[in-house]
Amino acid sequence: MRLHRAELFTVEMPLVSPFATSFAVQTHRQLTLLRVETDAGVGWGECVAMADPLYSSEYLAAAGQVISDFLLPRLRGKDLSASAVSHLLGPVKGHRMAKATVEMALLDAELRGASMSLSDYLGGVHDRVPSGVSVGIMDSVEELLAAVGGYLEEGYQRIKLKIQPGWELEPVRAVRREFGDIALQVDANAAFTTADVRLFQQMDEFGLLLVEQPLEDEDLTDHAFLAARISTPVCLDESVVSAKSAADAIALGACSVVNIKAGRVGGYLEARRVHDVCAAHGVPVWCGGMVETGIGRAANMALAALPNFRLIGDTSASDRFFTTDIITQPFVIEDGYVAVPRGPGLGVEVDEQALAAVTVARTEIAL
Ligand code: OSB
Ligand code: MG
Repeated sequence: MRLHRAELFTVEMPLVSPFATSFAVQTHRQLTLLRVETDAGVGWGECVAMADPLYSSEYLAAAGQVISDFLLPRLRGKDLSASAVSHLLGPVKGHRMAKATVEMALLDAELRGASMSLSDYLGGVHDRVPSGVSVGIMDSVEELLAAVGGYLEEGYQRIKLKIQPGWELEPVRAVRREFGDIALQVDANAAFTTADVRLFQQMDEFGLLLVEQPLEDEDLTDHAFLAARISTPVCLDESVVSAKSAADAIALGACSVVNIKAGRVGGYLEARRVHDVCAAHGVPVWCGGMVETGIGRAANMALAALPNFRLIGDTSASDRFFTTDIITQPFVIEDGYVAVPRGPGLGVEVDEQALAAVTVARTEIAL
């Protein structure tokens, strides 16, 4: 496969309601899409980096620059296969979200040319995945209960509450009291320290499925320290940036569950390797989300169809975040599940008109 053209789309989409985490309040999703033209066909990649470097060190503007100045030049003039992309981009350190975008676009193009779905290519075994939802930090417990109640009514099978210091025990207690024995977990986005061990011990009484990334990204030993002192399983998100780091975290006892996000680990193929390494250790995984459009959501559903995705992911419908998605058939929740796309490549079609309406810039990359 040869790369003929590449174009970056800078997009800004309003969220249905503000999404607050321990690191930011988002009211809009600003993101970058990469569209490639190859002799196998057109492909789309979605970059999960956010506008500011608050979830990880990557951010939108830098990702676009890395893609055009350092990543695509390494593919110039090559006879490419998507499976070779991560190796070709290997000499560039870090910038995993940017690399994942390039690999995703080429995977989409290659698989469309081969009439194979991403799910079949990755080894998916399900045609639908159970749908979970990530619920942001709110101004009041009442507001939170109303939001959670709404999601449960829509059919979401698992609720994840974002927490931060000052918004932890009380919201969890209130949700348990109001909704009983629902599948419930929390995500701290690294907002706590080992001084908070007592707090997490108190959290144990709520019987949560897991606590996600309680401590700093790089503090694997601290996570092991915490995990040894609480009964709630510790899950890592930010800390796991590759299959190797997943293996290290498991060996250290830093986690017993892993959240897999392809962007964070450098692409869907590395994400599958994380899945495989966790499966080999008997560690269940689930599919994380980064407030993706339908393009990224399509790829996440394909990934989440793999067999070791044994816990419910942040695999929500398009309308969890957006009134209008940029694909022709937005993802919907049906009986608590979202369908895994079956068509070639990502299996979804970009709605050119809807995309144009939210595109703030288009940049052709010289190849
Ligand atoms: O930590 O899982 C996270 C959103 C943006 C950045 C980080 C995270 C999230 C979520 C998932 O909680 C949101 C989603 O469903 O896409
Ligand atoms: Mg997380």
